[in-house]
Amino acid sequence: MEGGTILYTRAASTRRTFVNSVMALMVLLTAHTAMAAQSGHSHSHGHSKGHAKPELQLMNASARATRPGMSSSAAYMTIFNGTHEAVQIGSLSSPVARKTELHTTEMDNGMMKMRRVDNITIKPGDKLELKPGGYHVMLMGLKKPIANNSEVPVTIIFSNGDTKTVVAHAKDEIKGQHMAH
Ligand SMILES: [Cu+2]
Repeated sequence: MEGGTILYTRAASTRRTFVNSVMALMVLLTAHTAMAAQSGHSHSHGHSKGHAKPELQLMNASARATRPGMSSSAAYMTIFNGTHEAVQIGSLSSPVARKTELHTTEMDNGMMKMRRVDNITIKPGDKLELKPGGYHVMLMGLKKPIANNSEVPVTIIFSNGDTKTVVAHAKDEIKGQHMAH
């Protein structure tokens, strides 16, 4: 941050008034454009009726609310491949985390361990369930705590180029244990 000195000269305040009116004009123009775009959208809506395109769906998403000191958390959901082709889960992201990965939980020498998985394929018509003790979206390096009842958007980019975002509902209690990293 720069700590500049603000000079309240007559010239400066005149310029500020000018800037303000330009901005007000821009807001008006933007609002107008948005309205035009909206009416255009509702118009084209009628055309797509009854042509539900088979697609990928993210359903029933939940996330684990954090307790003090937790720097990572997990999100769960069902991913449905409604397309006619097998797809892979490409990359994941969430605005709440610095790093978002797909993990699986496995038994290793009698210990529950999590590891990152990169090549999960979902066949056409299949569902992949992300749930405690199995596959999950790992939210790492949280930017702030995840409060109970807050919303956690998670975006998945699939191998076919489709990008889907779901808003996971954060809960304190999710059945099943999840280990910390
Ligand atoms: Cu994990």
